Amino acid sequence: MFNLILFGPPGSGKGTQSEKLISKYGLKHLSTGDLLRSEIAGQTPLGLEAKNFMDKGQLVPDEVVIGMISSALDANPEAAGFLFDGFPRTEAQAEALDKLLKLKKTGIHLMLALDVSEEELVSRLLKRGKTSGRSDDNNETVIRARIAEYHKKTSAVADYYKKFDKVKHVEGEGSIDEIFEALCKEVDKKSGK
Ligand code: B4P
Repeated sequence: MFNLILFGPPGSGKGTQSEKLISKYGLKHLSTGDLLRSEIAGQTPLGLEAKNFMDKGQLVPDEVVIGMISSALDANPEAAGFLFDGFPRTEAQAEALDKLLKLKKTGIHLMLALDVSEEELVSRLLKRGKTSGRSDDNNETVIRARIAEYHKKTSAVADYYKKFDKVKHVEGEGSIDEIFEALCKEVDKKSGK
């Protein structure tokens, strides 16, 4: 099994690069943002609770996303590996993920962290907001709140994995293909290809 975390602030290209990485490496894509948006679309109680937080640019409570990831891991016993996109976003989520993977006798092999400047993040998300219909993308105040939440609660997650020497930083500005190539280089190094 090869388990990868794609890490970075909102708008850094996690969703974009995940699509390319899963198709090259045959990993199962687990995006907590996508899982939450599908709960919202289905108007489930979990989705209705999550929407309140997401519309304000805040993180959804840990127990909600940890429960979702736990179910998704159980639903994919045959996976060759997982790509975690947008998860973990707090230290509590990172600790919970370690425990869940340990139960499956595996762990995280690599965290790839995309580095992108704040002004580029805001400009990408406002641009996506024009077409995505995502209520958290079309308001600059909400976008800035998401970035502030990242600095307050999420950036420390990279320090958690640094302790185990699992983090590689990749420049997240440039063409999508250039960034993909840099990410693949790190995956290949780590997986011994
Ligand atoms: P997510 O769905 O994870 O979304 P995101 O971080 O905003 O975006 P992502 O990083 O995937 O977007 P991408 O850069 O690919 O989270 C949404 C919300 O859900 C959170 O705010 C939170 O409320 C909640 N949530 C999710 N997970 C959670 C968790 N674990 N715990 C608690 N709450 C959680 O794309 C951005 C744009 O940039 C796109 O338009 C793309 O086309 C463009 N782009 C990508 N690469 C580019 C490049 N190289 N150059 C130019 N543009 C580029």
